[in-house]
Amino acid sequence: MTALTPDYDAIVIGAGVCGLYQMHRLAQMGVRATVLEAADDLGGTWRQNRYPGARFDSESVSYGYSFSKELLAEWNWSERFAGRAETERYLHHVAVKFDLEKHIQFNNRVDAATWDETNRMWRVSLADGRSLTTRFLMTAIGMLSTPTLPRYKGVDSFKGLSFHTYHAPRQPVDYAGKRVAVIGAGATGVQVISELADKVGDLTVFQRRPNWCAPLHNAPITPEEMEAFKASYDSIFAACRASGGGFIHEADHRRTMEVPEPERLAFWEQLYATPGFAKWVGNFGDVSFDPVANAEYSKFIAGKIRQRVKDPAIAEKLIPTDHGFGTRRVPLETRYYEAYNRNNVHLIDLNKTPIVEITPAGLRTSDHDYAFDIIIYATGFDAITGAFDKIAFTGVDGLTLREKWADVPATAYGVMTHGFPNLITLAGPQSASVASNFPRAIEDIVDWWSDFLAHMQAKGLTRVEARAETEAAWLAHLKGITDSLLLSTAKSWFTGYNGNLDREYKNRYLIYVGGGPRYREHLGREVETGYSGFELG
Ligand code: NA7
Repeated sequence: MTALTPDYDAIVIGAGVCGLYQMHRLAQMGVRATVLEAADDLGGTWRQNRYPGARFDSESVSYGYSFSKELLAEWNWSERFAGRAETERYLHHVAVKFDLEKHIQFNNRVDAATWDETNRMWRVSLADGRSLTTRFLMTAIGMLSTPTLPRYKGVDSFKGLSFHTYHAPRQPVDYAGKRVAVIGAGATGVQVISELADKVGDLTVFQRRPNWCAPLHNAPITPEEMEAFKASYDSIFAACRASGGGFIHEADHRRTMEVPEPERLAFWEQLYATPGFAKWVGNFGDVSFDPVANAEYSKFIAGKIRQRVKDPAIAEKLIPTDHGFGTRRVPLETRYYEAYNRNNVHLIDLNKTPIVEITPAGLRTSDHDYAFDIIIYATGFDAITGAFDKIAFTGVDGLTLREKWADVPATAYGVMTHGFPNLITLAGPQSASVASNFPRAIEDIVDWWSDFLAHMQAKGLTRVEARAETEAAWLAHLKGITDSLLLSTAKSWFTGYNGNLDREYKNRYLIYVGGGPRYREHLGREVETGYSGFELG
């Protein structure tokens, strides 16, 4: 029997930051490939998250793709931390420059993908009823692309405008004079609240657990500064490669409590005044694993919150008590704490007065009926595995990915999983992309996989599967590192917490926290050993 020839050698699902770069590499390699994108345009996260205040927490100049010197030379970022619209424009510019749009099929949602062992290919089912076949299937479906709404009674009954931040209206919303509720105080809620405080009539924030927020220090980039950045791109990207999280900030390896207090405090003041994630990833490294160091730094940040919020009772409500600094995702903010000094901004502690239901006019807590014109749900995502669960992947012997990853996912470096040959999970659970300045890790992963694909094609190989031993070793390695860090003790989307799903919480080991350099070592070792962690056929 002759095996069928698939429609494509490679299908990429998703046309965001990851999918665009993967498509570019495939086109360069001459691979017969296409991108299937559910939306009507490219851009992924940056197309989708149209909520007020959406912008980078990564330095713009560290976020852009690094693969093309020409692209770096011609693109000018206007702000240290670009807003959503600018990033979307940038991705369009990339797509035009590298002629990527002709490879993308928009409005094509993938519902299911089933492995056909006989023909060594994936059968991909689309929502419009079509079916396509491909030798290799690459997922670039986003880590935070499955939003979750609270399960309050009456969510559909509200008569005003309400939306999850991920589904914020594409048309501008007139907030002036409006009574607005924001539910949720994660990185998204913090951006929304900071942006809207002085633009609405009244803003009421419904907070369950506060986060440790720190100043972003955004500013315009002048043409002269941009020229200077362009001249130093090599060192910017070298710094990103050297750092654990792919940022320009490098950890300080002194032990917190061994640094004399005045020096320590001066260092922390300097970090607090530094733009971006310096106060998280540029800190003493032991703040991430030593409870004493972490408590000391948390105390310093709590002091900042108390200085910035005038009402001491409100300040206390904004200081986390259930987790230390940096053990959950640190929201970066612009005058967030000062928003609570305004007369039109109110903070409701949901631990004291929980929401009972959403009503046609607003919402009801255990002690009050509120009326609103707009309710914004900044309630987060079914993170990292949520987008995978929405597609029915079926691998060898009828095994489904949903079943396999229901508890703790098992993967080889986060990019492949045993039982699902030729499925490449580019921004998958347990890959370095999740805990990183995304494009930095994604370029590494896409490059590594594209070289692997070229190797297979050169040898006439048509099947690759992660070995069970490789993923067992990866999980053990990942657990070892994660368990040594304080973030493993905090309930957050990093560890798989989402109170809006029917799932009992336990750490699902979703992110690789070993850092970019170590991650690349693992991938590099595979290359050196002829990809010994994978079964090739
Ligand atoms: P996050 O960080 O998961 O934050 C979600 C927020 O919504 C958080 O404050 C939650 O409180 C709150 N939440 C969730 N469900 C509810 C219900 N039912 N009632 C009240 N409050 C609720 O998501 P973000 O969108 O802010 O950030 C995600 C990432 O996007 C971010 O890290 C960036 O990388 C980009 P909780 O803390 O669970 O008590």
